[in-house]
Amino acid sequence: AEIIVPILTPFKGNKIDKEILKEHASSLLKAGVDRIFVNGTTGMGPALSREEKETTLRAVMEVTEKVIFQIGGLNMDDVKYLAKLAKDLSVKTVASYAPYYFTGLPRWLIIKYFKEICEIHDEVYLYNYPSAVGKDVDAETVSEIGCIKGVKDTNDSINHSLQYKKIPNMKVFNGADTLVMTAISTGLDGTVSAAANFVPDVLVNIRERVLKADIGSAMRLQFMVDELVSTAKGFGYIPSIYVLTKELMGYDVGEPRPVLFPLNESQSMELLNKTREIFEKYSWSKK
Ligand code: PYR
Repeated sequence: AEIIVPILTPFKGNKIDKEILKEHASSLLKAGVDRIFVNGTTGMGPALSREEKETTLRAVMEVTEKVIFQIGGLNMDDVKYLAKLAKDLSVKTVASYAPYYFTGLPRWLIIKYFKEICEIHDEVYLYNYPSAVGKDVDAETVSEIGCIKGVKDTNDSINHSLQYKKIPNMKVFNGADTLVMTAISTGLDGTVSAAANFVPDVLVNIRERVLKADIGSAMRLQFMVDELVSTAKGFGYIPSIYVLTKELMGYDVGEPRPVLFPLNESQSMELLNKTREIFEKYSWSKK
C-alpha cells in the first residue's frame, strides 16, 4: 500500500518558493513516502493560477518522477493545457476534482469533463472530495466515465472508497487522515494523507505495523494522528500544517497564501505545546 503526500505549497511573500518545495519533496521521499500529489487541497490547488500549477509541477519533477499532478479547475482551456503539459513532460499520472462550486450539474457534464482530460492524458485519476466540491463522483459514475485509472476518495466512509475497487484494475486511495490504518488494512491501494507533510515517519510506521498484522499498535498510532489533526484543525488545518512541518521536519516551509492566512506567533506556540503533549501522551519521539 502506498503512502502519498498531498504536498503543501510553500509561499514566501505570496510567491511560490521552488527551492523549499524541492527540499520538502526530497525529504518526504527519504522518510518513506511513495508518491507526491501536487496541487491538492493541502497544496492549495484551487488557489493557484495555471502558471503556478505548472511551477509546482516543474519544481517537484526536478526531484522525482513519482508525481500525481492535480490539474482540476473551472477553466477547461487551463485544465487541458495542464494535461498536455503533463503528457509532454512524461508525468505519469494526472488527477482532477470534478468541476466545483456549480451545484446541480447533471452526470453527463461531469462525465464529459473527465473524458476530455482522458483524450489528452492516458493515466487520469479522479480526486473525489464531495464535501468540498459539492458533488460525489461515485463508483457508478466512474464506471460510466470509463477511462479513469485511479481514485483518491477524500471521504469518511471507507465503504464508499471500497465501491471503486469493484471496478477491475482500479487503484483506490482514501484521503482522510483519520483512516490511514483502515485504508491500508482494508485492502485499498493506500492513503493520501495531509499529515504525511509533518509526520511521514508515523504513517510509515502505521503501514509497517498493519503489514505485520500488529493492528493494535497501528491503531494506537492512528489515534495519535487523529489527535494531532483535530488539534491542528482547531487553528485552521492548512495554516497549521506549515507550523507543524517546520517544527517536526526541521526546516522552514514558508507560509500558506491568504485567504489561508498564516498563524500568528501565539497561535503557533499554542499549537506546538498541544502537539508536544500529544506526542508525550503516546510516548512517541522521532528516531
Ligand atoms: C489533499 O490535501 O489533497 C488531500 O486529499 C488530503
